[in-house]
Amino acid sequence: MVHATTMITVAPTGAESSKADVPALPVTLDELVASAKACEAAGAAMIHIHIRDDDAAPTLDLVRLKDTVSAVREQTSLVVQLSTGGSVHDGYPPRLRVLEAEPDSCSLTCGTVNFGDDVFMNPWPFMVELYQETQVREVVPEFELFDLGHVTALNRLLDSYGAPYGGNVHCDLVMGVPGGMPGTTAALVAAVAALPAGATWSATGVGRTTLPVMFAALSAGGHLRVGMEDVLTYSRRVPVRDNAQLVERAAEAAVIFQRPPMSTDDARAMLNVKDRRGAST
Ligand code: KMH
Ligand code: ZN
Repeated sequence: MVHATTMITVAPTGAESSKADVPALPVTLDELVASAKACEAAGAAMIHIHIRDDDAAPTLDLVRLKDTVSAVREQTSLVVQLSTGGSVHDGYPPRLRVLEAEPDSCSLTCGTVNFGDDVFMNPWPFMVELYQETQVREVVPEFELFDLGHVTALNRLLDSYGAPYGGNVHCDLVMGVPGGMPGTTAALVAAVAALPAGATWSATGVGRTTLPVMFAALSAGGHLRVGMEDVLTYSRRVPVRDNAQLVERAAEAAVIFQRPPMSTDDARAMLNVKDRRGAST
């Protein structure tokens, strides 16, 4: 089903870029909240969050994660999604404990993938444990699919362990990672064709694949993810000003496609997230 509107997810920080190299990257809680507010105003409905420590290094510290969820929930109405991918250096136990911060949604990557010179590890037993934890804790998983084989693993996960919390299967195609599927229209069409029936999905193209993937996703009826986790140049040799600039461009493209940005309320309804607003984490 093609939605009349486009859910825009912003991934503002990621775990790969350093503040020293990318001064516009939001790494403190204040910077993250300011970015979240600006992105909501520009048309984002969900935020995919990685956090940093006092040295701006990636962390999965639970106290910080809880503070982050509270602050973003209080100061925006964005759907709050925490990364369980972390950085390629994070172990499985802290990645599982992310759910204790009670986000609305969490990422769940459906397989191991070469990630540049590194390996992003997501073996089947970890996927299963994380998936069952989302069901117990009533957190909506977003299935991150870096490769066509990940779509097969997603179907196996659903066949073996049943529907996700909320009942809707929501996926994000992460394309153009060196080691994963390319950020091309052909790869997007192949991946979408293999998704479970009725699944909702967004797509993001890393680096220079950001625009081809954005327009292929709109054309194929999907939703969009953009942000400085995935792309740092706005155009050739021009650095991204900030995350809101990327959301503004995605929103403009969605308007041109006559599927304007989805409201945060409609995103909550589509994903069927548990309403935790008003509850303290
Ligand atoms: N930072 C990557 C190794 C996720 O957030 O779940 C993994 C990643 C996926 O970003
Ligand atoms: Zn991420």
